[in-house]
Amino acid sequence: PASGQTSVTLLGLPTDIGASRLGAAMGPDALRVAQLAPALQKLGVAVHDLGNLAGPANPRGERDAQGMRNLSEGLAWSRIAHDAVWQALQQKQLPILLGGDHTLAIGSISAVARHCRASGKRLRVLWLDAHSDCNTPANSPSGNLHGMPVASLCGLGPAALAALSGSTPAVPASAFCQVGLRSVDPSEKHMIRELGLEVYDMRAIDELGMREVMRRALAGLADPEGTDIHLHLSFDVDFLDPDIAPGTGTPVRGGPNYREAQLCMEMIADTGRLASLDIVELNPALDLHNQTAELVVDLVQSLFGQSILMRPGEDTLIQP
Ligand code: 6HN
Ligand code: MN
Ligand code: MN
Ligand code: MN
Repeated sequence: PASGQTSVTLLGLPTDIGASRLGAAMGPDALRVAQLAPALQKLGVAVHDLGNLAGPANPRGERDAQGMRNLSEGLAWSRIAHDAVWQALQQKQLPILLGGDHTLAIGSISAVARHCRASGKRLRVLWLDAHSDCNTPANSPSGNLHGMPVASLCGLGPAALAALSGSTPAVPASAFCQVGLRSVDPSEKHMIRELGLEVYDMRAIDELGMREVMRRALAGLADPEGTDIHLHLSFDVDFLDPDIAPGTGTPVRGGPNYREAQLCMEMIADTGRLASLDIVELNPALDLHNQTAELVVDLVQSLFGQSILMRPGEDTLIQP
């Protein structure tokens, strides 16, 4: 459709400073090789690819006195992500951050939170991940920044990171909803309770099914009153079962299968509220024939409205 056409900006952020294993820096290019842009264009989405943004190299540092590795590089990359996402939102684009490791969500979600404050929108952050990423520098078992973005966005951790959006906390803990968890550190179990995070772990998916979990996670988003809601999806590729998505640095068995993942994306698409997206933790060095990137592209198509049959209101053929 010519009016109201979705227009996305692809932002490559090639870094792995927040992770132990190298390789997530190649994520943006693997997604391009898997034809992310043409896949979106097929659905009638306009795509601007800004290419890969430059930032500091990975010094693979030891833990500092506060308990973090590579803090200054993490801060630099988060600022780069923040500025790029903020600019895309100002230009009424839907930013798709191509990571890179999950540290980058500190930057992207800070920008989204600032945008929501400026435009009076309510923010909902859907966090698809095997992990809760709510460690603080003091209690993290690894010192890796990619295990800390949720805590940082909730105002915990170093002030420079937590304050990127111009207000602390950047996001109220109540805005988050996490789905797919199956590797939660003891410190994080306490943090989830303390912050009151809304969490659907794999046991919830086993017991309720993906459909009911997503119905609950997305409750209130699809109603007509919900036009003031900005839905941000932070998609950590390790959310997916490693049998179908081996190309990631911290795989955990027992994740959603192909059908469950598709349903999850289709139900997000059905809300019509998706306004920004992170795709993170794709590690092509650990992948087999780029299959994880290709799977992610397939899922992103569902996220942008691809359906098996025609959907209500879909009365014209989309030109390929
Ligand atoms: N990720 N909880 C572990 C840690 O080191 O803090 C793993 C974090 C993984 C982070 O996958 O985005
Ligand atoms: Mn993860
Ligand atoms: Mn993560
Ligand atoms: Mn699909």
